Amino acid sequence: MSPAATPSQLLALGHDDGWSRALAAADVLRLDASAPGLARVTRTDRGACDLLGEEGPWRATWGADLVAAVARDPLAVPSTGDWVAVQLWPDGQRTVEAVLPRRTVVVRAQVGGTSAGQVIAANVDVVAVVEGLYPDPDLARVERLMALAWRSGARPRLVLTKGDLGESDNRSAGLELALEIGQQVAAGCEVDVTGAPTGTGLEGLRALLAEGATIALVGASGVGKSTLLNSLVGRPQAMRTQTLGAMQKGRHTTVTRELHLAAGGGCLIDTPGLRSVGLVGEDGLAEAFADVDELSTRCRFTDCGHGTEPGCAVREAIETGELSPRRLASWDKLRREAAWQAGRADVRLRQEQLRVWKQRTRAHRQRPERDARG
Ligand SMILES: Nc1nc2c(ncn2[C@@H]2O[C@H](COP(=O)(O)OP(=O)(O)OP(=O)(O)O)[C@@H](O)[C@H]2O)c(=O)[nH]1
Ligand SMILES: [Mg+2]
Ligand SMILES: [Zn+2]
Repeated sequence: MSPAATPSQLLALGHDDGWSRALAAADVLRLDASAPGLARVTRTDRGACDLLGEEGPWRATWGADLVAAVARDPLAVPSTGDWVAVQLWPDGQRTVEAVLPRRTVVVRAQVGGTSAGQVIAANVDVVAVVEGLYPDPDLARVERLMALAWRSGARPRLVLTKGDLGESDNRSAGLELALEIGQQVAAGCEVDVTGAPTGTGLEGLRALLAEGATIALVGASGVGKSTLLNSLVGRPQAMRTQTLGAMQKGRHTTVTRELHLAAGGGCLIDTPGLRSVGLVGEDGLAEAFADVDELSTRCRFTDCGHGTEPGCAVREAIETGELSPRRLASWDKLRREAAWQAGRADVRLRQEQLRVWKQRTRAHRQRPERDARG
């Protein structure tokens, strides 16, 4: 093996030369520690995280530069899926010195917190929006998650679980339902219909993992994300799952975001059931609602609100049955919400700018005095 060869665990984690270059560019302090190495974050706590690198698992705390970076930008917090520069110190401790620039990032608006949002997963190739076919799929929830997925920069995918539950009465009804849901809320995405007890429907996801992809599972509590992860990573108890039964409402069994390396390579990120999925800005809405977006380009007025305007192609599509009124209502709701969120972020940004400006003018006013004294 040549000295430059990448260890196989890094390759299985999704390493490519781009990450080595990013590490070199990160300009991490060397001091008396070893040259920084690459690792991937599997789990985070406050001020510390679990990593997988050439070997692993490793536990690492935050280095001083990282603490400073996080103070400047809350989104710089090491998050599950991040590639980081890690140093090994003579006393055997490891520190995370820098989070390498993310290629994709799944972010949701912070619930009642700052407008910055919360990183759910980083460097994900595919965001699998998971929803149960039974007892009743929540289409509005899927649409919301689809927007989040599109916004991440990763490839969205829809995974409908519990397909086995429909089989006893009418198998084709279940598949028809799945197809209809896919068409309605995930146009342009691949759709998997899985059944955990039978292990069906996993081929597409398995193929992605074999290519070394990182797949993040997002969805409400109880839809079967951890069950799906267990089937795919090849370790039955990798994640604990609910014991309530498939038809019960969720109880938030998973409480941390965790990255797992699949047996044949590729990574899966499990996330806790999302109670509320706030959108950060309007990004992703046009893609998640490509059908409505496309129709609106045919409205007579470019700023058509699809209300009472003449020549509205969207309302026309609803009248002919091409578009469901539910879909338009969903899109409208999410758009308003995203605009409101963006407005809130603007207000915060202006307040922050004002604060910085005040500080600067204060410093400016004080300087002549100091100069006079010194
Ligand atoms: N019949 C059937 N049951 C399933 C399937 N997938 C999951 N379940 C059951 O649904 C329940 C919830 O599964 P979990 O995997 O814990 O759900 P989760 O999405 O991880 O939930 P949180 O961790 O709370 O977000 C468990 O009782 C599973 O056994 C499936 O495909 N078919
Ligand atoms: Mg879970
Ligand atoms: Zn219109």
